[in-house]
Amino acid sequence: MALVLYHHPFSRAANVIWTLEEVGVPYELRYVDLMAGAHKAPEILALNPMGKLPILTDGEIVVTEVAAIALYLGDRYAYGRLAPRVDDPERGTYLRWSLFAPSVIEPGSMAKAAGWAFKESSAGWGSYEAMLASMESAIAGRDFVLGDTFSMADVVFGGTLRYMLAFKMVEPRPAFAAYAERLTARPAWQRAEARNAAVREEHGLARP
Ligand SMILES: N[C@@H](CCC(=O)N[C@@H](CS)C(=O)NCC(=O)O)C(=O)O
Repeated sequence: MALVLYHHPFSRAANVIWTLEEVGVPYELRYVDLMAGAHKAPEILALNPMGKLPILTDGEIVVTEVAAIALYLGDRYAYGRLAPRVDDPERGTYLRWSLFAPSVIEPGSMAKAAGWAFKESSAGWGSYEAMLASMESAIAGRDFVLGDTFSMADVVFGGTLRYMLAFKMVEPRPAFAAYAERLTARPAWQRAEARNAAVREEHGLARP
């Protein structure tokens, strides 16, 4: 099988299963035992020197970083369906909120949770309040980031939001909860959840 996801169900790789299910391509899961430190083994470091999951390989191509994997899969296997074409006016909005997730939500939530001291004007993720207000603006009055149309931007932006809500690193505002519910109602999300649950069961892992 061309697509292989190096995966552990308690990692961000769980969201990549959802990405793959939305795209609808066959893929293989390769379990990496994070608890046993298997992600620091030489063969994994050869793919991702960060020693982190997720890692996706597509034949000889290696893609790491949740957002990069989703954007890659969208362009490569769902172009014009889950990824607006480059000449589509929606492409800018699509990229904007897809990249807002790793650039702002990830560090901004971590900074808040860990109580980092930083200068808001210098830190790329700015203030926590502005981050929350921006996130609300992205989904205000619409079902998905692109309005009625679901896209990979929802997998990245919404997946990151769900992850941060689960770890109580983002305030559970009503708009966020309603959006998260729309995402988890999707058949692809439910198939992904079942696949993650099967891996948890196979390896005797309790739900976190
Ligand atoms: N920026 C990375 C984050 C990857 C990441 O931090 N993965 C965690 C699991 S969710 C990991 O592998 N941690 C193990 C470690 O760093 O030792 C991405 O978006 O993929």
